[in-house]
Amino acid sequence: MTSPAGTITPPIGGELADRYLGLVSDGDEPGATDLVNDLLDDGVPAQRIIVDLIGGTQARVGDLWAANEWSVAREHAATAVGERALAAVAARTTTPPDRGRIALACVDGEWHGLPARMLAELLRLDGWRVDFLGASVPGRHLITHLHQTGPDAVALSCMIPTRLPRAHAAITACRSAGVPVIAGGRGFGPGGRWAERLGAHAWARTGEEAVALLAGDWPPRNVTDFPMPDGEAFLGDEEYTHLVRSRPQLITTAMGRLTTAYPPARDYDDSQLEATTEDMGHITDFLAAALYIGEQAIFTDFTEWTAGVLTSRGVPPTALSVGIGLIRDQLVDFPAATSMIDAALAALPPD
Ligand code: B12
Repeated sequence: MTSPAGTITPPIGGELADRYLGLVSDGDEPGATDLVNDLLDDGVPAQRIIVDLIGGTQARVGDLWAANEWSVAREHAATAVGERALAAVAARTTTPPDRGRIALACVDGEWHGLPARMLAELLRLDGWRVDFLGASVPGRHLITHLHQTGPDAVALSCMIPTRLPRAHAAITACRSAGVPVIAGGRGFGPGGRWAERLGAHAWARTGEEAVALLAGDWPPRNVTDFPMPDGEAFLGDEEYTHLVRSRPQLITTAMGRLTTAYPPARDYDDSQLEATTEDMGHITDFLAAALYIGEQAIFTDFTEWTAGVLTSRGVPPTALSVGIGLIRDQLVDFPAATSMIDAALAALPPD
């Protein structure tokens, strides 16, 4: 079902991708599965359908949600169609598992299961036996699975940086169990630079890069050849610990002061207040992750992205600045946290 060796297949795009987006947009599961089945019948490689059509459309879905053109519900429905289409491709493609065994999991608290599922199918197509453990796998369950099945490698997916402390715990536990770790997902930062920092043995940007890497001289036979990186001991200092422990109180206090600091919030309805509480949680979590890794960019990228999302929903950047300020006011004794917050506030666009 894959393209014959040496055949170069152009990426799927244009009118076909628009048609598929239309089906996804309508929540048309039968239509989407019919389309991918027709493509397979026409000899289009399964990999192209997974990466270009299903994956590429997910990225467009994300952009439409961020621009406030699609609701959260519509995005959820679209993702459900993508999962169904991927299952249809998987059902039509079988490759004998003759390479080895890989355990694939999303880190604890990571709910983006579809990108990892895409990777699972790409690896299966390349002859790996894959145990796909799904979204949000607590570290202890992952380790139990490793002891029970003895895989050649663990593939760990992290799409949002707030999960990096949990990713670190999982990577450390896998290392202790003697199993090499390949990390992936945009949560590990540009070029995967935080994956190495957290002790992963390898990182790949896309599913196809992971397939190529694993088809080469990998996994390493002896994982002790990969010492823990320098600086690991500095992760999770007392500022990080304080932020994590006081998270509920930080959010409650900030919400209690919201209407005084930002009078337009007096007119907020329940769902707006709920969304603001969630945003306070995100501010705290991204700041905690930035402190954990020691990377300003984790927090600044988040605040810039959130400013864009809020602006497209008619909420001015000032509202975000005020919210961040309400968290900052409670962290005056924490110099690393306040300096990260100040740098992020300075980078926010004016109203
Ligand atoms: C669908 C979706 C969701 C769904 C996920 C449902 C599901 N079953 O997967 C739900 C609603 C749960 C969700 C929630 C959130 N989401 Co979301 N989501 C998306 C969306 C639109 C699509 C994800 C997807 O399927 N991508 C398709 C694949 C193909 O993407 P890909 O990155 O290219 O995947 C490849 C690589 O990542 C790589 N890879 C992935 N894992 C691994 C592992 C290994 C080992 C390797 C080697 C490679 C690898 O291989 C993949 C295949 O090639 C993206 C937008 C986007 N552009 O991706 C946002 C996105 C990922 N979400 C985002 C955010 C912020 C959130 C929330 C925080 C939103 C909120 N305010 O609550 C929550 C966090 C939830 C959580 N704790 O996990 C941001 C993340 C930004 C960031 N890095 O900081 C994104 C990028 C949106 C955006 N435009 O900014 N989301």
